[in-house]
Amino acid sequence: MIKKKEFVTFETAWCPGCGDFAILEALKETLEEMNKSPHEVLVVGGIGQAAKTPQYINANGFEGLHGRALPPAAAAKIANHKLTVIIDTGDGDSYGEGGNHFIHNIKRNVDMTHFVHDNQIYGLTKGQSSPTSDLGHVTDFTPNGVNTNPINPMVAAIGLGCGFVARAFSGDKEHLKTIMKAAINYNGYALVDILQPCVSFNKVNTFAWYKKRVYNLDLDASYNPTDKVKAFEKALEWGDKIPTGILYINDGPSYVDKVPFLQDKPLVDLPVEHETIQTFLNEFM
Ligand SMILES: Cc1ncc(C[n+]2csc(CCOP(=O)(O)OP(=O)(O)O)c2C)c(N)n1
Ligand code: SF4
Ligand SMILES: [Mg+2]
Repeated sequence: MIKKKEFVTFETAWCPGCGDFAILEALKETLEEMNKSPHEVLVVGGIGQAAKTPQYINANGFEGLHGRALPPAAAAKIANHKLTVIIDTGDGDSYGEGGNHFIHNIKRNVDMTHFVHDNQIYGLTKGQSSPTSDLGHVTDFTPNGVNTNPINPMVAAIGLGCGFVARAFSGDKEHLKTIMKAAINYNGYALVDILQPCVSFNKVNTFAWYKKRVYNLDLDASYNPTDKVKAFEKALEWGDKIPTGILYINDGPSYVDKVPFLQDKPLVDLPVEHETIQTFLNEFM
């Protein structure tokens, strides 16, 4: 059994009370309980408070540019599909600056897990509205309230054909860990939108605000997450009641499964033919 201390606790630059702490803790415990070793795991972020996660965990890490966490994560997985690839990054990074990558990544379906720390705000840059900020949310950037419709990442992901779509809350660690395990075990791109308070810059969607609204869909035995129409209904639910749990799941081949020459072994383990490389290099000489 791997001990959580293998994934180590580093000093962070997060504000006391930030939901990011609970997500990081849940991630370390999840990896421990799944018997992963640090060298088997790659954690990727873009830019933002959430995107600092790779710096705070003892595993392989990569920081992309703002909005650019998914491309290097996908490339790493294709190069070495034995790696457990996890993306930890923010709502702005994932759905705003990285919106285009979000769409095409779902289409590509590389086997990796995307934990979006969704605080409905740009935390790092001090509280501008984000793609998931609700209508009317007053920030320094939107003094008259947000007047553009929020993106609903759950509806978007299901509509785009994502095979694993879930929502969690940083205030319920055990449920979050259950979802994290299912997402990491899923063969394909798994999206988990994790609601988390930003205590410094989001005074609307506080811990109490989320706590009052979230309910655990996984406890409802009659809910069938393979039913896409029902999943859309649940994904559209936002306001007084917010469902958490696996909203939608659908198994299918991931990107690597469809590339014949990757079936034997990962790309990194394939022999490099120096003569072939030289032929290419000669073209530039
Ligand atoms: C191309 C580019 N645009 C803008 C920025 C400034 N910037 C850095 S982080 C960030 C927002 C981060 O918000 P989010 O992804 O929600 O993460 P959080 O800090 O809330 O965890 C912005 C706008 C940048 N670094 N690069
Ligand atoms: S600004 Fe918000 S998101 Fe960033 S560390 Fe502080 S509480 Fe967390
Ligand atoms: Mg954010």
